Amino acid sequence: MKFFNIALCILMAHIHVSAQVIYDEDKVPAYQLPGILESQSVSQWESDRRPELLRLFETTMYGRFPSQNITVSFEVTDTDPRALAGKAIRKNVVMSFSKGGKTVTADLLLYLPAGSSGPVPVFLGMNFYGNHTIQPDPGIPITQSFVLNSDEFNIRNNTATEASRGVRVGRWPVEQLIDRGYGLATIFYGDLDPDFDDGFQNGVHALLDKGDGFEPGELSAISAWSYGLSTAMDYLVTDTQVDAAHVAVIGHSRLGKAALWAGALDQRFSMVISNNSGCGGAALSRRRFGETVERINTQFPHWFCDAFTSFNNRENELPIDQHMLLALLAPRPVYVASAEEDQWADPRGEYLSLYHASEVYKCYGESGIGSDEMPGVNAPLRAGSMGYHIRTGAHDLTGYDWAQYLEFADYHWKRK
Ligand code: GTR
Repeated sequence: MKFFNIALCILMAHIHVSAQVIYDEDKVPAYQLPGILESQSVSQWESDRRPELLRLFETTMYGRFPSQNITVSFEVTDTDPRALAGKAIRKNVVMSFSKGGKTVTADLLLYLPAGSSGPVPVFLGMNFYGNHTIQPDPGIPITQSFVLNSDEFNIRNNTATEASRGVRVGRWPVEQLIDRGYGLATIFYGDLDPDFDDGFQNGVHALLDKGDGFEPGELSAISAWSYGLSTAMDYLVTDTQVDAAHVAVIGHSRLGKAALWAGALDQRFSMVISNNSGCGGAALSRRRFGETVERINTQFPHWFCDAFTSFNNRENELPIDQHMLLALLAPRPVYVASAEEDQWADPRGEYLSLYHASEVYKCYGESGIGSDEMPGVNAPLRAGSMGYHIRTGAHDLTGYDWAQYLEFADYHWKRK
């Protein structure tokens, strides 16, 4: 009985999250953001401050994925030149990660406009339930990896079947992208690292051992997912049908957090899009509005590195905040999107990050965002290389969101 009580206490301590959720702007605590720039010079930023901030994000928050001993290879296992009723070329690229006789694979699914006269710009983003869920296209292999159970999509026992083919088509308007001259590349995030607290035994983490020189506390799912996005980029630069100078990395929610971190680490991504990424993504941690550092670390202990938990309820002591993450993307085009009903993700905190990141964009001669006043609902704002909108509705990646991203990409990439 005594043992049971102790165990219960430990369990309660683990799941107990102290403060009430703040959804009231008046209850946001007073805070001061750490300063981003040390001088107004771009060269100082690029040579000193930027690497210093990257390192701080790595050591306090996102951790790292020690990939140096992993060999990656790509194989195009299937090409359909007449996909989507002839509109698109579909390719399945198997990315193989190998080390010490072990291999982990992830499928990169690619749709490109058929009959395009040259290489095309591409949106790259991870998906939540398997590549086969993004289109009702029978040619897409069904993922064999661990998939989170979903009643909505009939996914049971963490295994995907034909029943989930095409169920996420609403989040992936592939035909619309193709019609506008863009390609889409996507990876199921569970192929890279399954989204549960498994002590980093699965996905690409299964390849690691002591010889890779890391402390277990440095690992995180977000860094493994970001590594997968960068590896996909390694493939995209070799595909002559892809315009690798124009690849946008995009992600929704937890995958938005990973997209932002991938964009910060890998400057080959020439545009970064955060859709409702919230806490640990675009939203300022110090505001403690909606999801907090303590809540996210408690519910998802594997997303961030261990050091991040020491900032539970101590946000003011973080050496970084998320405006600095967005600043690491400068001067590349960045788009942050929120949803009115997604208060958990703190829309105002997401907007303010962008506003404060403007400091670095201005260094590069960009206009940045001029006001800490949010634009109205469904009134997208573009200020030079920065874009933002808050739309009506809930936490989701919708057609409205994509319409804004396509406009933004047209503006930056097609304007002559
Ligand atoms: C929520 C989590 C958020 C967000 C979201 C998602 O449960 O609290 O940080 O990432 O999941 O990924 O859909």
